[in-house]
Amino acid sequence: SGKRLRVLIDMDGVLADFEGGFLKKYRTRYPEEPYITLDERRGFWVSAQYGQLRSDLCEKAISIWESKDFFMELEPLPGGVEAVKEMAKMDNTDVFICTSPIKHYKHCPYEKYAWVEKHLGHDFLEQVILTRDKTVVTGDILIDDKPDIHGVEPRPTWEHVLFTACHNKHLPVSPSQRRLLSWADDWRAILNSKRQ
Ligand code: UMP
Repeated sequence: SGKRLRVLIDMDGVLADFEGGFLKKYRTRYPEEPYITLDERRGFWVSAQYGQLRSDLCEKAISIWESKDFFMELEPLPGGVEAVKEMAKMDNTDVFICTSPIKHYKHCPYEKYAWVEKHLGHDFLEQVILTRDKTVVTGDILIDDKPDIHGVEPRPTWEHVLFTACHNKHLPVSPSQRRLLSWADDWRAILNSKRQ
């Protein structure tokens, strides 16, 4: 009963292993440089933490995700693709992938579409939203690993459910913010809690 549920799902750090893919390629390209293990990651911005380690490492980090094939070759995070497929088949449920491309646009937007086609199928390209401002997208839930999501809309329609990632796992979550610990966590209960 009630209206359809609209679920927005982030890509990097939620469906695709951005952090793991970054570290692997960074260490291959810069084998002599210091790096930050996933356990030591703090803060959403990889480039900021590398820049704190040594100022020139900020641009070296950025060079990794600006490279051809970076986004395309990201591994799916465990259970994510399966969850999205199951969710998309549920009655009265619309699922969209809502992801922010980097502004170095040569490869990233294309590769994000290619990743979705590869892992979720050609038809799922209908469900892709590329935006740098997720607050202007309407939905009931946004599952995203970025702790602070802001934009021009001060009152987004969605509830942000924080997806646990290496960089946010130590953050205290305010009582009003819910977490999804992984795709093994009870995402069905979170969706059901939003249905009328
Ligand atoms: N990104 C950066 N710098 C970083 C970490 C990530 O530009 O230090 C990029 C990768 C993604 C985007 O394209 O930011 C994050 O997108 P969302 O996960 O918020 O959709």
